[in-house]
Amino acid sequence: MTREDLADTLEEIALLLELKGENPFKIRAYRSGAETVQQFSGDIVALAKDNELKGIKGIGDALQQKLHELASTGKLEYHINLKSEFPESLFELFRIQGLGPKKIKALYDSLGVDSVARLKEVCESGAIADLSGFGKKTAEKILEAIEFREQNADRFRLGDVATPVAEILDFLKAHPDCLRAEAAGSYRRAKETVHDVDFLAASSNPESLIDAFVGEPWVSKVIAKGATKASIYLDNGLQCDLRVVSNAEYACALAYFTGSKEHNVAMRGRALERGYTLNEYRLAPKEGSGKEDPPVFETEAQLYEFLGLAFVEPELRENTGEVEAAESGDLPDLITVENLRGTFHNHTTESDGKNTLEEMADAAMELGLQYLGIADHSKSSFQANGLDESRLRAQWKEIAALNQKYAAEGNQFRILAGNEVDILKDGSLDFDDDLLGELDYVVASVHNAMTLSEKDMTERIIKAVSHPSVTMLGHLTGRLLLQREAYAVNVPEVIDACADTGTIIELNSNPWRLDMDWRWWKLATEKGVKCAINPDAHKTSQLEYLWFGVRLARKGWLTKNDVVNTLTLPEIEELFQLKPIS
Ligand code: DGT
Ligand code: CA
Ligand code: ZN
Repeated sequence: MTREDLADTLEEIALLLELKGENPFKIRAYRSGAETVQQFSGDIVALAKDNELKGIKGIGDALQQKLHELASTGKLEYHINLKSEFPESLFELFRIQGLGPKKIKALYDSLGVDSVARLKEVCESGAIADLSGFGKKTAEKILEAIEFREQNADRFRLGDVATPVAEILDFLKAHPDCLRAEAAGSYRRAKETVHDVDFLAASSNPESLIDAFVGEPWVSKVIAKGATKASIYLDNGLQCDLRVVSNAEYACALAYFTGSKEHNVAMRGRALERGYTLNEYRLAPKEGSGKEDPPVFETEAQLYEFLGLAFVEPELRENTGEVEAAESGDLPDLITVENLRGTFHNHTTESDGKNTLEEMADAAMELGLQYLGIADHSKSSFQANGLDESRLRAQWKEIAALNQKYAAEGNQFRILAGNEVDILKDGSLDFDDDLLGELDYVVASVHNAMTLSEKDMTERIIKAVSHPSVTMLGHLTGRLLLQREAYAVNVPEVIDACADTGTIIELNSNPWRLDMDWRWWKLATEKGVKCAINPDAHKTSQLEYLWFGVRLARKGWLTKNDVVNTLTLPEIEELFQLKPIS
């Protein structure tokens, strides 16, 4: 049970009560309880487990009991009973973009919509237009959202699988019958979304390991179980496969199951050219080739070396030139998380963040960073409580005071006073030029009017990045993985404009975004555009999104030199032309 699990359960209860038409006060209690759980600064899960929630504002007696039951047993009877009053298929509706609880309730009450299939029917038949608040446009939008959902069904964001994968991997590695283990497949290659996770383990007692794997509490269903292979579903619907091989087969199996298919095809072709066959277990002499058995490969690197290649990092294995580069010695020296010295795009409670400036700065120091860029929203993002000029100036004062304090303490740490300035519909910026010029740096982002034509959107963004005060472009395409498609924009043209104007492009590391997409970074760096890996953190724990950003940066072939936040604080002060704090 995590904090998110607790909050999500309360939130879901609120939704279900709303569908039942229950008393609004009761509904509000659950909803604000969920909020409190999210924002509480202590270890709420431990407190709930120990039944120590008394006195926490926003969590009444009834909720305390329920949170205690949930945290200590992993489930809540009240929630289970409530859910059983509705068909399972109803819950799919909550995953359709643009359908809030109010709309779902209206659809459920008057048209009996209790599944996505039924929703599709009422949209297509036009029946939905009879409901107030649902016009023809809404019906079209809903149909689009359903289609998007169907195309992406059964995929998971990298960020949503990272924690369970790490847990399962720890479990496997700690098992006495496991010699080594890895999560291979698209997960190891750092794809932004994965279909399933392919675990691989080496063992001389595969059955024992398989038995242990399918017997763990996180397994919601065993799909298949054999002597050396098993497939399961986790509670969240993620499929996990485990294959167990001998230690001698492990290196070839790891290479095979890491993929990608296209990379494997290239590797197999290369082996054939040299007189060998390569499959998921071994490299062997091709019949009639007269070759001898190759040595047993201990590691993937030895396999690559045998085929005349430098080791190819998993993130690069998409057959987009990595095999050729491994042959000619031109593979990039990929960036690592240890190379990062700071980050630029982060929020605080001043706009829509959950932690204060000082809390965010403390967390950044804790991570060993030398600078933290604060880029709260600007005034046009009113739904995110964007800052106007006077609030921005007040924030600068607060930043200056904290920076003075760090300097006095002899602390090599600086908060950078930036802003995430809205790119308005016509490409102008949300603050006047004088104010923009006073900021330490500017992140410019699109947050509204996302349905412009590709031509208009491209012009709009190019106009913004051409502004002399804009340091970097935030989340270039606005996509929300598995939820909202990128808006129409010509990425190569934007890259060209950034190259011309010296504008940095952000790799937004929020696992919902991972934007700009990894497929474009090679083009960007060829043109000399630099990258900023930004967590877009809205709370302290989200600074760790940097980890996802680095994985995707590696996938985009980025080196330390391509990424500005590998620069030290003095180097950043020089780049942004800031006076050092004395
Ligand atoms: P996913 O699960 O769709 O996100 O992507 P992957 O890459 O994890 O694909 P998956 O799970 O079907 O298979 C894992 C790896 O196994 C894949 O990356 C390469 C290897 N593999 C699977 N099927 C084939 C195949 O037909 N040919 C070759 N050469 N390799 C395969
Ligand atoms: Ca997979
Ligand atoms: Zn933003």
